Amino acid sequence: MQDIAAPRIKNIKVRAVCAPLDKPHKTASGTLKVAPLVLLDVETNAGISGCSYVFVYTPLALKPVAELLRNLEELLIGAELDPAAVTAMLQARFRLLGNQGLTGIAVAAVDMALWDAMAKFNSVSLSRLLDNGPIALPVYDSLGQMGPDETAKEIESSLNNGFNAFKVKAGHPDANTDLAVAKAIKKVAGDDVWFAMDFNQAFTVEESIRRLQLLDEEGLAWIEEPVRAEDYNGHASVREAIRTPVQTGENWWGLPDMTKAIVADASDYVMPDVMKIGGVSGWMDAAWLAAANDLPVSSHLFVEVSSHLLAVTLTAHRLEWFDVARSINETPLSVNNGAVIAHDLPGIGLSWNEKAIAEYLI
Ligand code: SMN
Ligand code: MG
Repeated sequence: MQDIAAPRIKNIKVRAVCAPLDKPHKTASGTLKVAPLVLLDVETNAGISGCSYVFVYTPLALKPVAELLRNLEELLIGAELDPAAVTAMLQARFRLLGNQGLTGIAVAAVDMALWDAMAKFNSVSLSRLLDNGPIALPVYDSLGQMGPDETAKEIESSLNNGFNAFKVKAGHPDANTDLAVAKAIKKVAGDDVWFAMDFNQAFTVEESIRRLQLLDEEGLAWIEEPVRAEDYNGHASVREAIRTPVQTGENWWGLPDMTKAIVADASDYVMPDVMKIGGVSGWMDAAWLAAANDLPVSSHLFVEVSSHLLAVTLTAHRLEWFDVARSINETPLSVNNGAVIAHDLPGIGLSWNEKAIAEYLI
């Protein structure tokens, strides 16, 4: 049988946009006013193009990430469409500089775009390329830091939008406000509602434990990043002192960080960020490492690619809903009865809204 030659990369296109958010997203460690995204398109000689975006948290990082990605073109042109091999090649190139931070972000952008192209080349969705295809995933609405009254209104609105699970950014200056917010959520959604809180690394171990002893009877599904992301022993100390499950992972740069967290028994659950963990390739390794340690896996941002990856993750837990790219995506996902299912269309399911991109282009 004639084997079909693997496509090769022809060129790449990089664009930086400041996509709007419905409202500023306040956390205990800073507020997001816009979604700074770098968009990547990788064209192959088979007439297939893959695309991805990376979320760079602050507009200050937009141009450096875009420029770094453009610099990768000379390494990519002519390379076979083999995502894992290309990612390994790029990571080897950055061995001396390190694959964390902007280099990690750039490599993940390429990895995700190449997996998108590979799925399109095989005319299947990413989850069908990797395993059995899309499945309905339990989702939670990820809300910002607000007072109890505003939180109650947001929960009401979220319930009307098809959600039945929620996460709020906590870590208010006054710990009693966190407690009032927890009670406000249950008042609106019921005492048995699934809800989590996120401290976004804001506290010391002692302060985190003090605050969580106040919240321990409120039935939180998890407390997220109670201390600095890289303080794995600190996470473990908090975990030992409270009943509420501890969640962490969105700031792990690849498997080395995840391994350190697991060795330290840092958390009850894990939530790698598909960009920081190393793209689709990094996620698949992380998913197996989690399964080997019997750790439930949730996602962080990147709803489109995460809805495929959780569908093929053995210990899938929950999908975070914070749709940062909605304004520039012609085919956004939808939430129904507390669940999300990825598009069973070729690739990841991103279709650029070029008019919107032109409006938000930097
Ligand atoms: C978060 C952090 C930064 C940007 C968006 C969201 C948050 C989360 O930690 O878990 O969603
Ligand atoms: Mg978080």
